[in-house]
Amino acid sequence: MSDGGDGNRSLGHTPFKRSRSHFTDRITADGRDGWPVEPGRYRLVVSRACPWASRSLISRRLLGLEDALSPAVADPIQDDRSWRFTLDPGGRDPVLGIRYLGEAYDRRETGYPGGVSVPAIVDIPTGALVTNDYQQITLDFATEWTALHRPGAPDLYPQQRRDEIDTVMAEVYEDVNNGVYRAGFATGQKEYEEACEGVFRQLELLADRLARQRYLVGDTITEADIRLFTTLVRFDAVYHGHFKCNKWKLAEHPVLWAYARDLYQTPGFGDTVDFDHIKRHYYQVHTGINPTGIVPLGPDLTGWLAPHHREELGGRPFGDGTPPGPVRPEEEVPPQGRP
Ligand SMILES: N[C@@H](CCC(=O)N[C@@H](CS)C(=O)NCC(=O)O)C(=O)O
Repeated sequence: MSDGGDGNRSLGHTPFKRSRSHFTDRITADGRDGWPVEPGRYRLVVSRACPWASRSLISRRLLGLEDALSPAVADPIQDDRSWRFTLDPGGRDPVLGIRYLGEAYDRRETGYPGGVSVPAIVDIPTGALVTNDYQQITLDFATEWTALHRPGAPDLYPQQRRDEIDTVMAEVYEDVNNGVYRAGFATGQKEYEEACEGVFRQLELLADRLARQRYLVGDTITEADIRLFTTLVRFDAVYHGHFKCNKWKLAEHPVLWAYARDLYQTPGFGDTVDFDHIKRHYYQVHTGINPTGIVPLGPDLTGWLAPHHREELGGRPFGDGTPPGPVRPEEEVPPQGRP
């Protein structure tokens, strides 16, 4: 397995460092990088275990890009060639015809030495990777794929709020999204403690904000909420135990737990989450920190469906838009992945 993202790490005193995304071409309305937005042209390769890939699944649902961009869901357990399509008949992605995501990377750049990571967008006609730039992919869905949005799609990155959204997302990224990984993969006590303290310090700051308002920025769901949600939804299932971020559980924090439940119950969020994939990926793949590969039975997931009462704070989840429709039957998360 590659060390490109959050792959297994041997124990040595090297601080965890996330490698940058290597393929940063953008798919845009004007096609300036050679990749124009086009319905049916690209395949979005994800793992439902991966928080960075999960952003793109949520954004695709909220914006109604399901017809325009089909998903390939990788097996949550990588092997030494990384992400693979073993969930599909014959172990091949039915659209791209490949067994490993790495084959699309090879078609883009022969002998590419970096890691194979999700999310990845692949050009279907050539089978070549276009981008694995997880920070940009969802921003482009919101701002470049607009011609293909569904009627009633929300504005997830509103122009007049971008500065504030960017500021909040930078804090969420550094201390929370990536902070849990720095804590989890730390190989020194000090490194772990600093990362873990940073996670909880930032979560408390975010909770102060969320005690007063339903969403992170403004009164509607934005990209910032998607990015915080993908870490919160994994918190008690994997980050609390496996990554040792255990000062408290999400379910013990009244504000953040209600906020996370509110989003989970919003169409487009919870219906993309597969707790089975999440737990098996983290506990079985990171053998450096969980050598037995045992996957814990808990936590009890039923609380995700409990009333959250966040509507009392006001807010308009989709602004002037509407919620997305039901999940396509072929994209439904199997019962073992749901509360
Ligand atoms: N593309 C980014 C972020 C995406 C990322 O880290 N994805 C993880 C899964 S959550 C991944 O695919 N890691 C490669 C691996 O585990 O082999 C990176 O390279 O750091």
